[in-house]
Amino acid sequence: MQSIPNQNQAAPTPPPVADFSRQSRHTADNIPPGFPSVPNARAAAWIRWCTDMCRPDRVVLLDGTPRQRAQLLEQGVAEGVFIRLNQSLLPGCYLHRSNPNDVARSEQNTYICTPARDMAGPTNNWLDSRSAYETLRKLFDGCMAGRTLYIVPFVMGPIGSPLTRVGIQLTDSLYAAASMGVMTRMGDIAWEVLGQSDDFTHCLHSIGDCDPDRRYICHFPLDNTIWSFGSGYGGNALLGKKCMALRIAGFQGFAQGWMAEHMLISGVQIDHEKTYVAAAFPSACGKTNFAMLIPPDDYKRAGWRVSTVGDDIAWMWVDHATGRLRAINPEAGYFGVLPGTSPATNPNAMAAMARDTIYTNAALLPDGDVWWEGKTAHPPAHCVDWLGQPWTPGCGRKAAHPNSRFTAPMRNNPALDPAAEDPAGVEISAIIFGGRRSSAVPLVYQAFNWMHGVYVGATLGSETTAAASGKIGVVRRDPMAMLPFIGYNIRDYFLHWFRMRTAMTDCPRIFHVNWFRKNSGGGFMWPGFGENIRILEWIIHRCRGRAYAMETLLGWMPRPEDINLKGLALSPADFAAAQKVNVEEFKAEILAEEELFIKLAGDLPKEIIFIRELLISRL
Ligand code: SAT
Ligand code: MN
Repeated sequence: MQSIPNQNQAAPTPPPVADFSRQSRHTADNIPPGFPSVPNARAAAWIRWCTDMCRPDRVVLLDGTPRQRAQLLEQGVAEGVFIRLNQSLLPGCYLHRSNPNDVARSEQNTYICTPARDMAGPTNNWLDSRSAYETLRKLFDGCMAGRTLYIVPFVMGPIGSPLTRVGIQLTDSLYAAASMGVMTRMGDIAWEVLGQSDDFTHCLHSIGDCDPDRRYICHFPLDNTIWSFGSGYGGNALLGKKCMALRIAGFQGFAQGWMAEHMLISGVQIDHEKTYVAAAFPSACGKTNFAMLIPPDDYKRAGWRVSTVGDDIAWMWVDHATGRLRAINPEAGYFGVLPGTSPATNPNAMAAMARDTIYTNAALLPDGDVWWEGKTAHPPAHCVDWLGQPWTPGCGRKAAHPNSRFTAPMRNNPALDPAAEDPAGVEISAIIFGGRRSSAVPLVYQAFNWMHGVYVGATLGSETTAAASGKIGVVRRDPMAMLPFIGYNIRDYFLHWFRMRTAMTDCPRIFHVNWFRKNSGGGFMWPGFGENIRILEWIIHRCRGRAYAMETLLGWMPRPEDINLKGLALSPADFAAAQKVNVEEFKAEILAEEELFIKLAGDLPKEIIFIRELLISRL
């Protein structure tokens, strides 16, 4: 481990703001001897610049070796950042308790910073980039005094893929640094991939004083830069994830003709045939469970397997040789929700977090194991809750925070798809949008074509659950499940989706699913979980031209006889009920979609208006 005191405590005043818009222009002429040396001159200069501003006591370069990782985790235990869990039950696993005010992404503090507001559009918080730098420089100035700055070089994407990109995160959070080691391909490999290029995402992070009033997650897409201050939480602090792999990458994809989407990627194997699908679901719709779906026994016996390429983010491009869409998962780990995860609901996730995992805001059991609501059928007699307080089942509080998380390496997933590391990615046959809708929206339908599919994604809605704050059961529009992650103007984002069509000769089929429709008695009309493979079966057969569908108002739909219902306590009539489209309900739905379109005001792409007109005329 390279670790030296920062010899330059009396740092020179950072250059004026006007010089700062492109950090990589700074030269590396005043680097003190002994400062961790990095092989890329542009990165070295930028790191030096940030160090002068933040003034940490020590600077440590992460190399990605298991040995250094073990040292850092032990150091974290000594500093109280981590609690070492029972190593015979959970080898390599640690528990972290966050500041109680810092347990989720803070969308109200998340900004797209550009010279003009129009670049950020109506759905993002916007700051003028120059004044954002100015505000944040005051916060970063000297903020790491007494602390260690970790240099975290990382790669997003399998090594050698055309879309693979390098980022360098500077952070004073050991938790963020250690988590980045799980979520990305972190360490020396990043310097190899980067070479002497200046094409890396400049990620500067400080947990600051973790004050929600001084919390900023700022993206500067024109500078390939992220500055995040005041939060240690996943999406705010692990800057490779939502900040770089969705907001910054999305902007780059728009400019360069590829896509960064909030989608899982999974492979479905039948005999020797493998089909890959990408799927976008707003939160609390079972996305991770779907990415790790285990088919019921009769499907397994018939040779069906579902494997995971990714559980959260897909980067997709058109392969010019075939004219088809290919995808990689830029991440190397899972940052999954704990509550509700159990051997019954998601055995693959349980296996993934059995070793080398960082647990955040879970409860601690007396034997050094962890617990959360829904892990076991019965709660423990007592434990220590996520706040560090004694907890018993009757105490009226949750033992684990509702957004408690596991950070686990994807290689631990028993159902990891072999292509997860393939730089060539996987060919995407279907794109699936899904929402949680207790009424009106059928179980499954296929869009008429790509353009209509974009409309289906753009109008995606889902009901709020107890997991989020605010009213429960309200439909929120969440286009492509990307609303908080589109790093530029949503008008251009939609246009980009339409435009991608012209680059493909054979495009993925687009579907919409709703596992959550309820009957008049309040019961779910579809069993969900592993049984969703039956819907996936129809989807895959549709993509391969092997399944029947009838034309309806909404799109193409299976008849009851097109879905395998064998072994389910569900009659063909029950299935038909789950598929029923009620014209009156759909008129109301179309009106509700306006909520989003009003935000776009005069800027709605004409394609959306035309498709909407067609839909209305069918109704
Ligand atoms: O923190 S993440 O954005 O990665 C996960 C979430 O809050 O949705
Ligand atoms: Mn996500």
